[in-house]
Amino acid sequence: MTKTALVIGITGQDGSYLAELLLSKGYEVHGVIRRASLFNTDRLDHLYNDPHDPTTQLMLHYGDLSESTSLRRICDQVQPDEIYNLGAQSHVRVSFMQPEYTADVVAMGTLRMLEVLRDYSAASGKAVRMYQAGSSEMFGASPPPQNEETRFHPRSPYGVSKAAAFWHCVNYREAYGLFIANGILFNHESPRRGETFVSRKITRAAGRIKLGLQEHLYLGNLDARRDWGYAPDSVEAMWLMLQHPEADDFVIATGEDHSVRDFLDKAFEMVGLDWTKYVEIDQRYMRPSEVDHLHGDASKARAALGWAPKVDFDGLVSTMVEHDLVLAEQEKTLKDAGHSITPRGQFADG
Ligand code: NAP
Ligand code: F7E
Repeated sequence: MTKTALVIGITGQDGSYLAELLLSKGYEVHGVIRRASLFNTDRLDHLYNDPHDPTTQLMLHYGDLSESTSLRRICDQVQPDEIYNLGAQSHVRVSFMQPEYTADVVAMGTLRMLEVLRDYSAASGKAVRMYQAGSSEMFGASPPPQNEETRFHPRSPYGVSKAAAFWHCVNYREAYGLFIANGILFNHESPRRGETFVSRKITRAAGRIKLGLQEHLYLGNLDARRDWGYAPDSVEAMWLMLQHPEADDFVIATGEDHSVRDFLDKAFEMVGLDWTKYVEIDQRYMRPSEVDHLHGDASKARAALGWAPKVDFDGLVSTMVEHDLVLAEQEKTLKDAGHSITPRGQFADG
């Protein structure tokens, strides 16, 4: 029987890979998108068909985590078997500038979704399953390695909001017997990563600098260490969590960590450049309180879900640099034809 999934945050990095995975497994996929003045479905365009085509398996609906009415109506209309809550203001630095908004979407938005889930489960009689996108930012200052037993000590409004969302999910699981799985995912990247996250900022700059389209790369703290994995590996773990017999919480990580400097070394080495000649430190990219060292221990997911990462750090950086070199070549063609090219990733103060 065809399963139906509802993905909140389908236009994001993970949402697009998850939609691909679910469609490949024969799911009917519905996504919640926000109204924007420009189209914001770039990451989905290769999957999307005309909704008037009766065979289409991917449908998009306007809604927002700040409005429970829209979530409720979409749920009632779509009748999902599985709900993936990936929606968030997901940028840590931005969360210091927009703390109330971040808390509203990330923490309150999850609570709104849980209330919808609670009523929809009761009314439909379905054994609905929900995935909540938790984050290693919840561990924050707790020393590595971090696993499911590690104390939360978040260091940003984003991290605090994700921790609140995590506990709301645990509470709804215990109070109402709902199937809700919290993923605690460490950083995961890809060629679809937003361009203001450090990995993509670096790989975009490496390609552009190589082709003479950009002179400098402005960054913040180069000493932070992260457990960087590959986004398609991560979304597979989300799906596995909802196929597990019991709702539980799982750390998803590679078990390897690297500094921002290491990322720069690898990415610039691939394009044959010395990054120290191009990188400048800009205080705008420093955080009022930093998370210094994340290194996850995903043994529980490995044992219970059979999950393991398929792409390592070198493979991840290579995939991103190769992709962004092609993008830079396209930009160069446009520039040579008289169009203006702007490195937007380092415009805003986030
Ligand atoms: P992302 O690229 O920033 O995507 C976030 C998604 O949430 C986008 O589709 C965005 O829509 C949507 N969204 C934002 N505000 C919303 C609102 N008010 N209502 C409904 N949807 C809203 O993030 P990602 O990297 O794919 O991450 C997916 C989820 O995992 C997020 O919850 C993130 O916090 C969490 N997470 C990410 C990582 C990571 O390393 N990537 C690690 C741990 C946890 P627009 O496209 O319209 O902006
Ligand atoms: O920063 C440092 C920065 O913004 C990584 C989100 O997906 O993963 C992500 O959060 C590190 C930090 O990711 C710049 O200070 C240096 O130490 O790429 P990031 P993040 O903050 O780890 C977690 C797991 C999530 O859940 C989040 O949603 O890199 N860094 N210079 C910089 N970071 C940025 N963005 N820009 C810089 O110029």
